[in-house]
Formats: sequence, C-alpha cells, structure tokens
Amino acid sequence: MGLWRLTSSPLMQSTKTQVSAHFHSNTSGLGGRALSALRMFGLLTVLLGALEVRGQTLPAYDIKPTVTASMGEVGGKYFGQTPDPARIRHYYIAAEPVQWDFMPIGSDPVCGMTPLPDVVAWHMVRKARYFQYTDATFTQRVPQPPRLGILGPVLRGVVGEYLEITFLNRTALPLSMHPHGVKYDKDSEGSYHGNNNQLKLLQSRANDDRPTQGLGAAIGPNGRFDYVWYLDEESGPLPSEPSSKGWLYHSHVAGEGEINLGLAGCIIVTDSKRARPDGTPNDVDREMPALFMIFNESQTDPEAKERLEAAGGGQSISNLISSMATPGGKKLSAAELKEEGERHAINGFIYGNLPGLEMNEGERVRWYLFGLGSESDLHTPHWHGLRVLDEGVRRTDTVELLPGSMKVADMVSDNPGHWLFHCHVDEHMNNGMFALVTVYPKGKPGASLLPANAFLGFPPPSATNIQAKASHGAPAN
Ligand SMILES: [Cu+2]
Repeated sequence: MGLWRLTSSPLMQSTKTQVSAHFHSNTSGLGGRALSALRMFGLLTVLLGALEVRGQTLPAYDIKPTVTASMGEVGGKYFGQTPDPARIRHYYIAAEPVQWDFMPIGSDPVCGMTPLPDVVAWHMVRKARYFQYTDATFTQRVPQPPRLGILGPVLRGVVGEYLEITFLNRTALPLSMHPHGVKYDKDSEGSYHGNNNQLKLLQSRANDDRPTQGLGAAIGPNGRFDYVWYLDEESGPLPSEPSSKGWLYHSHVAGEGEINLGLAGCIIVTDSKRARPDGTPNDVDREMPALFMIFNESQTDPEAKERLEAAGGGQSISNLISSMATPGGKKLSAAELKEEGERHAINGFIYGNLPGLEMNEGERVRWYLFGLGSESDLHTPHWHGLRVLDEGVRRTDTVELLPGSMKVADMVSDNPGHWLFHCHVDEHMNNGMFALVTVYPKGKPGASLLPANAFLGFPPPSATNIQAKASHGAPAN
C-alpha cells in the first residue's frame, strides 16, 4: 500500500472545496503535465474542424501517437498473454467526427423555458463520438438506444470475463480508450503521459525501468489498437452492493478536452452470481444511463490558446478563435464566451431534449449515474414522483455526483405519469439540465419489454461460454 500525496495545481487551488482524484490501475502516478497542460475544452472542437478542413492528419499540439496507421492492428494481450477466447467479449469501436445537436427539438418541450439566444443559435456543434460496429470491417454500425445520447456504446460483461476492444480512430486527433474500474496492463491503460520527466525521474530513483506509458496511449489517425480489460473480482460489486456496476471509459490523450468532444461511455459489470446467462443483472428489468456534465462550447481557453501558440502550432487556431463572435456579431471576452458556451446537459441533451427515459409501471429500473467535468460540475440528479435506493443502502430521491462519480440507483417505477428528472443545482436546472421520465401505467402500451430496449448495450457480443437465452419475463409486481 503506497502513500499518496496529492498536490494541487494553481487551477485546483482556485476551486473552493472539492478535489477528486482518480488512480489508474497498477500505475504509480498521474501524468500531471499531460493532464494539466492541455485544458482544451471546446478548443479541441475547433482544432478537429480545422484539421478536417485542411485535410491534415496530425494535430498542432505536442502529442506523438504511440500507434500509427502503418503499424496495423496491435495489442490484444493481457500482461503478455492471450486471454482465453471462451471468456472474451469482443467489441469493435470507432471514434468518428460528428455533428452533435444538443437540442434537436429546437425548444424546451418539458418545462417550456426559453433557452438563451446563443444556446438556440449554437445547438449544433462539431464533436467526436465512439460508435460500435459489428466486426473488424467497421462497415455496419450497431444501433444503440436513443436514451444514451452522446454516450458511447455500453460495453458489458460479467465478472470473470474479458472485454477486448478493437479501437479504430477515424478522426484527425490522436485518441484512446481509457477505462475505469476494470483491470488492465500498461498497454491497455489508454492514457497518454508524453514526456513525463517527473515520472521518469521518480522511476529512475526507484530503479524502475517500466515504460511510463503503454502502446495504447495515443492512437493516431486511422490507427487500430486492441485493448484488453479484465473484469476481475474488484471490477464487480461486493455482495452488499447492487448486482451490477457502471464504470466510465473515455479518451485520455490530451485530457478532459476529449471528454468535452463527446468521447465517453460506460462499462457495465455484473456480479457472476447475480447475472442472467446473457450477462444482464437478474434482479433488474430495465436500465437507464445518465451522465450529468456541462459541455463547454465557448471555443476558447486562454491557457490552451497560449500553449498552442507557444508550441508554434497555434497561429491558425488563434486566428480562428479571435474571429469567433456571437451570432449577433458582438465579440465577447474570454470569460463571457466561457459562460455563454456552457451546455448543461444530461447525456449531451439540454432543455428536456433527451429521449427515451421510458418505463412501465412496476418495473425494477436501475439507473447508472455519472458525473464528469470541472469544478462547476457538482450535480444532484433528482426524480419527481419516484424514489431510488442509492447504492443499495439509502432511500432518497436526490443523488450527489462529483466529476468522475459513478453510482447506481435502483427504482421501482410505482407511480405512472410524466415526471421531471433534473439536476437540483438551481443554476444548472435553469440552464436546461433536465429531462422527462415517463412511467406507463399497467395495461397500457408502453416501453417495450424486449431486452434490446430494456437493457443498455444489448445484446452484447457473446463469449462462447455464454448462452444468450435468458428469460426477461414480466416486470416485478
Ligand atoms: Cu448540476
């Protein structure tokens, strides 16, 4: 057991109360330089667009891909061994540039609020997202439930299995897949540390010559990498916890800017003693995902801008930023831009535009709640008309989330009707952080009971020892 000393950067000192730390599996340090240096937020969006327009493939910032397209498919090992194929669920995931719409309805159909003019004008933005494909040809996409919103494909498995993810990067930026909760070796950490001299110094003192980053750290444009993540005992729930856990995964090359781009998703791990043969938790009828995160579309970040310029690659980006203006033509200060650029989203949707939070009366519904973002992202998901069991131990109707939080809340949908689901932080609620939950009364046609609609990431790719013939039966009474 090591002793951890967490130091605060000037940025962290400016926040008032909370510091959340996240430790990578089997690694001895955070890539401080890589994490703090590139606070890019929406700037990555500009960069991505600029590169596409110019047909360039390498970004202007200081990232050296660890895997390039010419290397073919690499990875696929777990601590040097090939895992037992009978225990592998194999996913094919590509990162691709997309046009994302925070508000496809164009208005607020739930509360009838009037979003700020810049939100209405700028609800379509350039993003990158993870998509699931059926096989290594990456030609046929696997559809996902609309309620996942901007979240990537749900990767699911049971304790004792491996998730193998063939990742293809179809964007112009080096990207990765970094998982929470599961066990991995350095190559499958999916986290870029660059020239982390401080970490190297620590290692040299400890006579430790292991690499400071693995092969899967930064996959270049058109590069492929096979991540292998083991769902060991510690990735699953304790006997006292709910029967499945939700973990985040996200790109982790230049830091949080890639999450802001839309590159995040979730892993669901079910306890092997409480799993149906298809891997879904056997005491649940329906699953709901909810990521509470303020997206930053301000297209500016003075610190990142400065660094880009210092790196010699920022001239064109700088020009792009300085030409940014509101739709009305008025130029804004960086602070104004930051605030105006905030999108208070649940699964990437604002002002009641998130679809598909539908269930039937009497179902046992499991919510996987996630928080991501910065010091503004203190969220308190709250359900009207319905109660939850927070992590199986506390009855409540409001759950606390910090950035990086991953929680399970179980609900019995005992109250038919249309209910508001929102962040209880006033400012967030007023800026559109809400959605509608619908509970259909018994006997009325409602949400489909088919597992494909009820469960996230269903059907998962089968491991050969898994027989997908579970009965999903009627909802609990
Ligand atoms: Cu909030």
